[in-house]
Amino acid sequence: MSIQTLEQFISAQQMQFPQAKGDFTRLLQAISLAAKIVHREVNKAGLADILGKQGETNVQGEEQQKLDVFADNHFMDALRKVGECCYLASEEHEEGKDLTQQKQYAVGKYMVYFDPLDGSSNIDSNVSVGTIFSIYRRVSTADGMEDRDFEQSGRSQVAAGYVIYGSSTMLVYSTGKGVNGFTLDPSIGEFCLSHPQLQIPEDGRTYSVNESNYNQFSQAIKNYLQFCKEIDPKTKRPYSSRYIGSLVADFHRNMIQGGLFLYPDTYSYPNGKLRLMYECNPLAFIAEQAGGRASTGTMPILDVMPTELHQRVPLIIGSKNMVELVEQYIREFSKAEPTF
Ligand code: P6P
Repeated sequence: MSIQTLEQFISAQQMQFPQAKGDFTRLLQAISLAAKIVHREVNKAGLADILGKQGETNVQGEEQQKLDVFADNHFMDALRKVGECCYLASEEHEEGKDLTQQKQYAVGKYMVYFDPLDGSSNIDSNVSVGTIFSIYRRVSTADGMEDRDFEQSGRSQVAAGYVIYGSSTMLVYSTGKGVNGFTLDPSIGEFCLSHPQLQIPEDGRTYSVNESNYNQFSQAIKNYLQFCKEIDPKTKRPYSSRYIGSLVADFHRNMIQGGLFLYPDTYSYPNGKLRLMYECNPLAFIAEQAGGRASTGTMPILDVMPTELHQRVPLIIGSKNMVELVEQYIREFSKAEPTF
């Protein structure tokens, strides 16, 4: 099978869907460039002195690994210079950046939310990490951004994707016409189509959750986890437990093999730990485009109306039938709860 690079794929898509104009191409190319630069540093992190704590803490109160800062700088730089964006928001910054007020570069119509290096606490142990991005088109037309630009649920994303820096580096994204995966060939410096039209299997045999939080989960979630552990050869249970502690790596495994990832609300994180705008929404967009499902437990992630940049939501995502079963457990248990 002949090699098809990301650029060739985008050009072919443009011929097929001419209404999607070229500006989107440049945006994806900017993301691809930054991903290649981060790939290079992630792959030599063990060698350079780039490891270790930056010593500063980010808005999440987490010590910033130097690679976090490096990745954030390069994605910010590539997205600012491509001249297609009007707003950029990163996990590493308390506030988003309104580019309409900075005339240093051309300003476009795309709003990009991203987590530059998710799972970075795993870098020192050489565990896969990832970048996650979510793209909207602004709805206002005046010079500056308006409130309604930020009042868009995840269902309004025009594209979303992630990069996983693992045994190989892959870029997986969707523009609403299915999900395609591209593997970086470092010998030619190109992302090459390796996983066309990815589909999440409707069922899976693995569940991914931080079991140390078990005592903090709702009874419905505890009941579901017990279901996963029951012995029933007919339904191929007990399922296998797989938890890497790096969202992109856990999610990508489920994209390929099928399975379920859960980060429910806990005592420590009453609204869940994961961030709506740059972790849950983009992965939910990908999951739904690949035939999977993503839920807070009571509603689709993509229907959650954002209220602030770093808001957290509970996340249950992966194989359609597995997510629906968790939602059923939550419905039934809430019905069973005594109403006073
Ligand atoms: P816990 C990494 O810090 C992260 O944001 C995600 O990549 C990962 O899924 C989650 O947190 C792990 O959280 O509480 O299980 O360590």
